[in-house]
This record gives sequence, C-alpha cells and structure tokens, in this order.
Amino acid sequence: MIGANKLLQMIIIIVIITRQIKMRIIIMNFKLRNTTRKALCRLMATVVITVGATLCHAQEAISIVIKNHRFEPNVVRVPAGQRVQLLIDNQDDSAEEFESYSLRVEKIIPAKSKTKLSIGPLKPGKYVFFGEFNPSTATGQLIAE
Ligand SMILES: [Cu+2]
Repeated sequence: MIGANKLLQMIIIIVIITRQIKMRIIIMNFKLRNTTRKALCRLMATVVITVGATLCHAQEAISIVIKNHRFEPNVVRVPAGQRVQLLIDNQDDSAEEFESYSLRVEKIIPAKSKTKLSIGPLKPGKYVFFGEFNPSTATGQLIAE
C-alpha cells in the first residue's frame, strides 16, 4: 500500500510535470508564432523586392550611342504615358549636345561620357531630336507609342 504522504507527493510531481509540459507547449507555440512571423516577414520582403524590381525594370534606361556624330539607333521607340530614362553614351572624341524642341531637352554630353536624361510622360507621337554640334549627321527621332 502507498501511504497518503507518498500519494500526495506523486500528485504534486504529476502536477509539476503537467505544468512543465504546458509551459513547453506555450514556449513552442511562441517559437512557432515567431517562425510564422519570420516567414511572413520574409514573404513580405520578397514581395517588396519583386515589386521594386519590376518598377525598376519598367524604368530601365534606353541606351542611345553617339558615334561618328550619329545616333545609334536613330529611331528610338519608347512607351507613351510614362517617364522614360535615356542613357546617352557619347563615344566620340568631341562633346555633343542632345537637343529636342518637342521634348524640351538640351543637354551637353562631354566626349567619352554617358549622361542620363529623364523625359516624359509623353503623348503618343514622334519627337525629333538632334546633336546641336553636328546637326547635319546627328539626327534622330523618338517614337512614343
Ligand atoms: Cu542647344
């Protein structure tokens, strides 16, 4: 036979063990919740990066090279209705001025250097541009569509 004292001791031990198990479950839940939160954060970060990357990609610069006092390409297609970045790469040994009345742009690009220009949002249509320092050869048009 188990004495009343021992029975009481056993009950106390069982209670303590049960409490410890409960505590562990609570801790585990907390950790799980933390993990879930981390996973959510990661997911949100991924979404933000993806959206950001998409937006950046949409605003990727369109390259125009100046070589032998000509624009390459000399017909540039750009999306209408949104801001467009042009990266003008002057590979010549002399400066050029990228100019367009319809685009309202006038920008000097020193020899052997690149300049970024922001234009638009443009209405659909043709926009003529030229190199003011070499207007007989450096001509082109931008087509917004
Ligand atoms: Cu000018």
